[in-house]
Amino acid sequence: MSNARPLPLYAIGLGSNRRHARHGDPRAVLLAALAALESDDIEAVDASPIIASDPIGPSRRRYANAVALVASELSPPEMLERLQEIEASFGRRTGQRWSARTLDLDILLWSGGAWSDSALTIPHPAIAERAFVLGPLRAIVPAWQHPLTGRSIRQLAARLTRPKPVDRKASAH
Ligand code: A4P
Ligand code: MG
Repeated sequence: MSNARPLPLYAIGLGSNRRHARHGDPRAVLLAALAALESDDIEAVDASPIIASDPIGPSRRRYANAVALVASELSPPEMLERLQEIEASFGRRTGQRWSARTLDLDILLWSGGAWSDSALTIPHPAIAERAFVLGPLRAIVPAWQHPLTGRSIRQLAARLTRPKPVDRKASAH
């Protein structure tokens, strides 16, 4: 089908900071999750290297993080539902925000642009502040432009790692 419309693309963020009884350590959990993402209606296009990152927030365990690029006809709410099914199949307990988790799957970017309803915000609102998201994203889609700011992933990553200028007024106190 050479004239078929290209499928929408999604960048999916994967995180784990807990062992899984069968799969093993967080890195092995992410490898299993990458395999679980692929299905009849979700095609794997690319995956970043898996990185180890210090926890942001209250949990003290280190994380494994990665980003997968997938192509799918699913709408954003359908994709979220699928990701939540996969999280549940990995034993994710809900209702404990930012607690240690076996598997966290977030929709980071969607080629359709922005989406916002009560259950889902795309792009994921914290992308620009998180090195554990921008690093893996830059490895696979450096030129993807954030639809709200127009900045590329490469630019966002450079902004995050560049030392901040000293605020002279604040440092005088
Ligand atoms: N939701 C809204 N937008 C989205 C989206 N784009 N993708 C809603 C996925 N979900 C989205 O998520 C809570 C609700 O967010 C969902 O029901 C969905 O309707 P959740 O995954 O159940 O809860 P959570 O993950 O505990 O909360 P949240 O806000 O997603 O936490 P974060 O921001 O994902 O932070 N440090 C390191 N180094 N690496 C990490 O991966 N992750 C977190 C979790 C904290 N610190 C970390 C890491
Ligand atoms: Mg989440």
